[in-house]
Amino acid sequence: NDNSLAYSVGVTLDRFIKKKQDDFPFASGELSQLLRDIALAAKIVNRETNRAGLANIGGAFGQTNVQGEEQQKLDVIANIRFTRALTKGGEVCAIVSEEDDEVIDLQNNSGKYVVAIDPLDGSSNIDVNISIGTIFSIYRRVTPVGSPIQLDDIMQPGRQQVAAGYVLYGSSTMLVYTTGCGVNGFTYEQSLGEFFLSHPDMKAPSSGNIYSINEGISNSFSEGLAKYIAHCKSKNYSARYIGSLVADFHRNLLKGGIYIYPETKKNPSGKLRLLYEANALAYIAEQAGAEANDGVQRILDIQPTSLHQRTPLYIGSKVMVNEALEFISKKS
Ligand code: AHM
Ligand code: MG
Repeated sequence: NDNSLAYSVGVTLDRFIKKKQDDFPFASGELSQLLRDIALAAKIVNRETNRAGLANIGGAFGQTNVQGEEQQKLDVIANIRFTRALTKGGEVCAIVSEEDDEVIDLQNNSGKYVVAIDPLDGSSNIDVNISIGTIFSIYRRVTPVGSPIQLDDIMQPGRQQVAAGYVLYGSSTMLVYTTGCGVNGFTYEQSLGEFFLSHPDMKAPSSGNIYSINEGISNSFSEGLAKYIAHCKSKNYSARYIGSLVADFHRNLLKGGIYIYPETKKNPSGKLRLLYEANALAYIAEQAGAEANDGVQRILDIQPTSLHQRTPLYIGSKVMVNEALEFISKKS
């Protein structure tokens, strides 16, 4: 249709959001503004990430630099940047962040939205110049606007997300998001300081030949999972594992593949967090025609019971996820 033509040359993220907003003339525009706030913080974090090695902002939190300022780790900086952007924007009433033990109540009762965010994911890769990411979920609060926030506003199952996205700080920086009408990807043009639509209406291949799992912990795999991995090898699939969820997910979304973080002895419920890691990617996956499951149920149907709860994650191309689930549900 003519939309695809319009998007093919130089459509900035701002224009794209505006165009989408115009499709809903009665919408207030607050979600659009919220997405723009996130994009702005992403640009700042991108800048910090790019100069991390130079600016002496890698390394341990708590050290002091030559100016006597406290050095901060990049994930702490990212948390501050995103929290600040979401606070100043005024659309958000509460934030759940991987970096904060408790819910951040912004005391902004007129804010309609709750955001769950992992400001900088891929901790083992932050200091070694390998792709890292930001993951975010946006919910509409369930209690009336104007009243204090409640736990019910926070503990919503993933299927109630109104938008979700990720930023990949990779060989180029990308922002990928959905508002429930497909998935669109934008690539950052450094010199212009703008995200441009580069991946309109992203669709995941229904199958693929990449499997992504940390095989270093294979001693902890269930029998079914071990058999599935053996099956991947028998098919000569490629093993690809960066150890940054966003990067591994993004590659598999484009090329076709499966990402698995299973339950292990160390992490009986898996390692990844439901509210700000699994849910957002599950929503994007489904919107792109892929799937996300915890081994028993759809990730988006899990009713959260605690803020930082973990979940096993089987996510990626439909055929591969379903095959993996068949293997792991067999008793022997
Ligand atoms: P983090 O939130 O501490 O960064 O951990 C999440 C990361 C994911 O990005 C990645 O997929 C996974 O942990 C890798 O874990 P492992 O090193 O156990 O394979
Ligand atoms: Mg994380």
